[in-house]
Amino acid sequence: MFSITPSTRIRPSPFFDATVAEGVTSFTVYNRMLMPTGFGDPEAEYRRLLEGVALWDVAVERQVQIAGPDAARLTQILVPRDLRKCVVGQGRYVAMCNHAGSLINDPILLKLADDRYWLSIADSDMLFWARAIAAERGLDVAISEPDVSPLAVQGPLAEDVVAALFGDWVRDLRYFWFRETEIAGIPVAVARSGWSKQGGFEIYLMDGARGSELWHLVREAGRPWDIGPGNPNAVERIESGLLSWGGDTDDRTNPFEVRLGRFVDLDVPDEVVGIAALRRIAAEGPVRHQLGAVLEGEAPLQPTVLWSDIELDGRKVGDLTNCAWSRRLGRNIGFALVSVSAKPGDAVEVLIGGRRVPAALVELPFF
Ligand code: THG
Repeated sequence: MFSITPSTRIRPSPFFDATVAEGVTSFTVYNRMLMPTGFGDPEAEYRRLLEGVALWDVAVERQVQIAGPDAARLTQILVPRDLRKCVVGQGRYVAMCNHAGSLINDPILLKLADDRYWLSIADSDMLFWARAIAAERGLDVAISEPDVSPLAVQGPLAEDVVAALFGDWVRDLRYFWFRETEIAGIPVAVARSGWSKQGGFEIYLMDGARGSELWHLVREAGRPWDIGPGNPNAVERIESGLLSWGGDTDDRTNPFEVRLGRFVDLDVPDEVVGIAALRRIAAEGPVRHQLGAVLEGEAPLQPTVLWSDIELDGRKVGDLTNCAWSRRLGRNIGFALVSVSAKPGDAVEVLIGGRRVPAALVELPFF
């Protein structure tokens, strides 16, 4: 095995020491940070997410803060979703696009004040993008990456744990809504959020020096519910149909192709980046769409990090963009980004690991 050379370019998560103490066994790189991807027992980690409660270091979901007199205007310019009704304390899932209408990130937007927003970003450099657009448009804003690091508590028992820590008010939080508060003097924001469909919360730590302390507070509060470590779960998110930007998207993927059309409002102002292209794509109809694929065979396939060709009647119609063994279905499943000529119910072949594997196209999500 090899190791990763320490560097100031690979920034530490405030929860790094805690995850090492928990026995983390693998990491990925995301937003120039390390994110845990396993704690040595994938089956237990999956079961904990589906039946119990798990604690995830998702500090890599960095915040791009937009503050100042023109913050509301710039945020709307960056996001093709109508934000006029978005109130302080509310979060929304948004599809950031470039001028061609291609998806460049899919953050959760949090409105902290009328003149202050966070974009909680996926794995691409939206800090540079936001600053460039602000400068080109001559807007009066301050754009920064604040000291804010989400810690996710996910699973059906997450609400009990978070309520034990913060109080029963968390039970009334609506999806993506949040409240700023503190726990043992540690400043945090608590949101109902997270990259799973098993329910849960994210605790946004606002003091990077206190990561271990916060991790242990949640760990102790979760003891009665047998909380344990985990990470964004590749199997569950595929079963649930959640998008991984950069994994399931390429350089020309637009929101309509990957089921994010419902987060695009075509009547936002003309100054919104990409809106002209998105209106044109919506009028013409997208070329590709995202379906599920259920592969034949009852043994787990070796996971692949590359997209696999999908053929229909011997002709390439698109790509399998991910693949995982679904314990619940007893099949290998994945997302198919395919020509709109390929429909649910079609029998296709996936070229994977040097083999042609028969597969059926289905609607997403699987669950
Ligand atoms: N946590 C935080 N920030 C993030 C992520 C996170 N930023 C990047 C990335 N993950 C954002 N990706 C998603 C994708 C989907 C959802 C959440 C984060 C999600 N979607 C639901 C769905 O598609 O069914 C609900 C969407 C809705 O109806 O509004 O939950 O994990 N802090």
